[in-house]
Amino acid sequence: MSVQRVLITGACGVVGTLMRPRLAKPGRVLRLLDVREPEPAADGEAVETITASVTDPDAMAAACEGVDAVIHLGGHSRENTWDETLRVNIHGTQVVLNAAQEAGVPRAILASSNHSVGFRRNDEGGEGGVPADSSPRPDTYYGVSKAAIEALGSLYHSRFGMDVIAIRIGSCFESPLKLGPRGLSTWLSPDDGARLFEACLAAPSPGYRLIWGVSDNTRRVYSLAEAEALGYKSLDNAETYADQLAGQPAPTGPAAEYLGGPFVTAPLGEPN
Ligand code: 15L
Repeated sequence: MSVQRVLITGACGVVGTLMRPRLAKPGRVLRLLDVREPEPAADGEAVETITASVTDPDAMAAACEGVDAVIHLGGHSRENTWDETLRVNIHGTQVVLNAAQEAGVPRAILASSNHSVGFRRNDEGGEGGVPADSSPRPDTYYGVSKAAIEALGSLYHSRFGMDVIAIRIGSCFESPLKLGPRGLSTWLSPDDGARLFEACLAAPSPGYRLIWGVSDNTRRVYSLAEAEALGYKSLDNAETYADQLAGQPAPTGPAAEYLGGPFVTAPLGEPN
């Protein structure tokens, strides 16, 4: 049986850490890359580790050798200065996609975010939820960087035929509790996250896709149709945590009206 090698950038971040044990499976090697040194392989764990930045073209060229798919999670995961956002999130993604293309990697899965469309209204999608391919309406420099990586993914697909799936992730954390009431709508459970990445890895010839990364939450306002068309089936629902959040005040003002929640009023360019 040939081994599938999956490169994960940003492997030590929140999502990468949650995915490491969940994406491990027989016949697969996870190549974990991060600016922080990844934990070495545990006994029996089929893992390779690389300590490097996604902005380093030589390191990325080496990291992409012999790889079947890249899951690109690397980058700042919140608002930061424009220079940092440009350098790490936008330029870094170009470096990753360029290295992947030159190494002949056929598929890239990109971690985009709800903040690429943070200034879309929660109710604009109606019954089915906000479509996954809504045009960008970023809420921050961070959101602009996520819109840019979606565009870079589209470019690498159209120019080189690479399969590229950009996932507009809601909020992927162990539980929605730290997120407050908004998390009951935006949560992507770690197990659903793994199911979603597996669907993205397995879908035959997806081309370029934009999909939402969210669990099938009762209060969900994002469409799941596009991810389901790729083979994703959510089994979790943040509503199971609703009782524990019952006392907390619901968001008000713009944070309640727009997809980006608190990001829509966060000071622009200020790291948080
Ligand atoms: C994101 O894109 C962030 O990476 C994450 O930290 C959360 O803040 C999430 O959005 C969210 O909107 O809850």
